[in-house]
Amino acid sequence: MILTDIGKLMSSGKCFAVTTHVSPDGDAIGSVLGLYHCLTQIGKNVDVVIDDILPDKYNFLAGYNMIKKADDISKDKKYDCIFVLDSGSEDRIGDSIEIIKNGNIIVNIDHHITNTMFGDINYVDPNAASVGEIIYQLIKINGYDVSKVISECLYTSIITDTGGFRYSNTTSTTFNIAGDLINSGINFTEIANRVFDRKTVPEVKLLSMVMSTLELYYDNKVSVIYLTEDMLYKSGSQYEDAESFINIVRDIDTVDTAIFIKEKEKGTFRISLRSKQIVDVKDIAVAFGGGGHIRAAGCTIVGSKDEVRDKLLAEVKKQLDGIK
Ligand SMILES: [Mn+2]
Repeated sequence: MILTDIGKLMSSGKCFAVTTHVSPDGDAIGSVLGLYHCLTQIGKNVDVVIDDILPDKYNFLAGYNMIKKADDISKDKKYDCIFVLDSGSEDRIGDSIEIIKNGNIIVNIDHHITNTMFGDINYVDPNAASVGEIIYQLIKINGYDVSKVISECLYTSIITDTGGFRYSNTTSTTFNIAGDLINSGINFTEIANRVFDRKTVPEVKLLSMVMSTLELYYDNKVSVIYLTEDMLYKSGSQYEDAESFINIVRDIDTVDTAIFIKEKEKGTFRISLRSKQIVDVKDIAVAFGGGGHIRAAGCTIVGSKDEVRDKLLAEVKKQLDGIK
């Protein structure tokens, strides 16, 4: 019902903006570009706005090069409708918040259970493994064409957020949608290779620096790694290059919970959390003002590196001990 209401807005409006969260991942970029292509195919005027550096590895997606920064958009530009995708709250979209003030209607489409329902229309499905799945349903239900370029974008979304169909959020619906996308003739092997396998020299240098910081706690059940600004400088890499590193230390056989502490600026740390079975990392992220999913979440904490780590470990221990 909500998806058909959103479809009516898509057909009646003329000028749209589509945005997503800072530190954009494959789901964010794939879903905004998928929706962008659908809207342009039906003759609409669309700005895609992401207020951050884009990871190079998604540059194979059609439309990547026309993604704008919030600064590129005139403050007076008005939109019939603004889509905010994959963002649990308004403050996740950085300076794009300035753009969404110019929207007649804000449509919030997301799959984070912690979503704050900030839109005029909210479609939040925590059972969807990726926002790419929801955009697929939105396009299909309203009778629009899921073209090959759209399929490439949405397939990228889906494999990113399901870890290539391996995470527990994967459902039969995920496979059905992916199957339909494959039928459009996309090169899914190449997409998986781009998303998961290809690495640059600076990225591998950064990987070796970050992995050398590995610390283990509580009988090796918790792993912690660190990223500093200095490492980015020395390796010549970008912050986004470290996106997947946490998976490596989550994969350690004894580990349930992995913590990645990334210095954003002096005294401010962006935290990524992953778990396998025991710890609900969403609860930990929420305790520090962040959000996410049960097995993957994030937050920002101010303090010294050691203070930040100790605060996080204390919260993880409560859950490991069954206190929470
Ligand atoms: Mn997502």
